[in-house]
Amino acid sequence: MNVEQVLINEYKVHPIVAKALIRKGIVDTDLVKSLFYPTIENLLPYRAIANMELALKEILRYSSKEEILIWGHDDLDGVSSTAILLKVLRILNSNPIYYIPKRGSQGHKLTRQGVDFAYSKGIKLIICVDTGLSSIEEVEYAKEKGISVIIADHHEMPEELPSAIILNPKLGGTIPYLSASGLSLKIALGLINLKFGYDINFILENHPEIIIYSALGTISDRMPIFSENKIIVDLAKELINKYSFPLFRAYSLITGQGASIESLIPILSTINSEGERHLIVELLLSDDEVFVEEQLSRIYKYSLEITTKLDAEVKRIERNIKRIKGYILLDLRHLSPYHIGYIASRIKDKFKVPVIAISYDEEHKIVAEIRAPNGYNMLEFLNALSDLFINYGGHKNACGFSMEAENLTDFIEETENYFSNYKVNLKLEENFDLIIDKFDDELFQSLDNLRKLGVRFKILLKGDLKDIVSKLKYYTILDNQQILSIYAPENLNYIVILTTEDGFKIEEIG
Ligand SMILES: [Mn+2]
Repeated sequence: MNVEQVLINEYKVHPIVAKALIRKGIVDTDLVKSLFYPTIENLLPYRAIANMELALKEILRYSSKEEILIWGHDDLDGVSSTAILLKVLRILNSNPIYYIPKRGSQGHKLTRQGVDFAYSKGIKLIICVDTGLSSIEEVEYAKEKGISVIIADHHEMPEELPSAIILNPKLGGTIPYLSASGLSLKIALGLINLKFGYDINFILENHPEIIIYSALGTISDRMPIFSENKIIVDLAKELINKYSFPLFRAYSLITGQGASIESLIPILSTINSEGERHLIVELLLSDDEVFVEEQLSRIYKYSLEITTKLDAEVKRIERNIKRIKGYILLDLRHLSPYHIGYIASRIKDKFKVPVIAISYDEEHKIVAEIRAPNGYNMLEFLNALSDLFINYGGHKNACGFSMEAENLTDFIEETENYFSNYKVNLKLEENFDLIIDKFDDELFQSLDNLRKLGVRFKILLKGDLKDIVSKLKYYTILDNQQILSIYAPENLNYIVILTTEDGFKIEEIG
């Protein structure tokens, strides 16, 4: 039986929903199992990931000496991934070094300076984590210097790839939405298994923090929490209650509130700025409770100040936006490039169009963060304008680029051109996971079951809305604006619902 048949026959998934699940990456029977039974034994084996065994062999080859550099991405997923790889290599008695470059024009890459730095330290293997897929020349340069490179990244695969060993969940063998820190957990499991013959229970009993770091990256990178991601996140939540980790303990002491991964993320994110990236790695890895508490206390105060400042900025921007032409370009050159992603994201949520926020890095180059609602593929936009950029990359609805300041005028002009023609490209279907115009009783039941397993569908309902609305009554409906009671369904053309943790959420009507 193929996956679709298994979903329909064995798991009683509605046929339309089965197709949508496959589009969401549930492409083999192991993933079906991890979706419906999200428990630790259903985590897919690390070996299933393409190139994994090759990568593990290469890491083990250099792990006995001080020959490994971990090169991380500068967001919390990259930081968590770096912590995982450091931790597991230390368990293997290796002593790797690490480096996380500052955000800026070099954002999504391994750099030549990085390679030079590695060479000067006698490094033989660089592991790029959550970054590196676009570093073609830099990987060549590393090879010339006799340095081997592994790229463990979960960003979209560019057409042209560096000639390195590439690990990417999008190549299969795991859910495509694994974060870099989820991928790093698999690397850790592989190393522990090959070196000592142990399985995940060894990590659970002796180094549970590795699971916590993995969940931290998964949540902060906003990965969908179903299947393997749900296994990791649920497990981490269990472990937080069971053990006292210094960072969580410090949070409770400082704030007087219970600590969770979600409560730590905004604090850690705001200080993930100039010079502080490495500190977060150290805080994650530290056993020194006094050090962790002192630092977190300082960071907490600082993050409250920054959040207040940025929230005021968001309000100011909201007031000043009068007219939207399909996208919003925000000039945030008065702010640090570290803070513009947060603002772009807030403005995107409010106006529901792509938001491009620009700032300067220290070298006075333009750095931009883009956030877009589901259905937009902003990587296509970046590809179309790529001649203007020094560097670009990311995900379809969260990406960024860097550019020489002199290109700004051209960028503004070309962006305007692009979006005035964009309607043609934005396909209605791409905006939704499911478009339903025919309807039967099992459909909502199927969606309701999956929503409880963490699957988030954005659904466009058309057809006999009166009938649909009457059937929806049997389920938990979240209708904050009371749309359904204000408008009679027979006067509507469509309803957009989102399956959430708490119920079916009415998003929009028309
Ligand atoms: Mn990431």
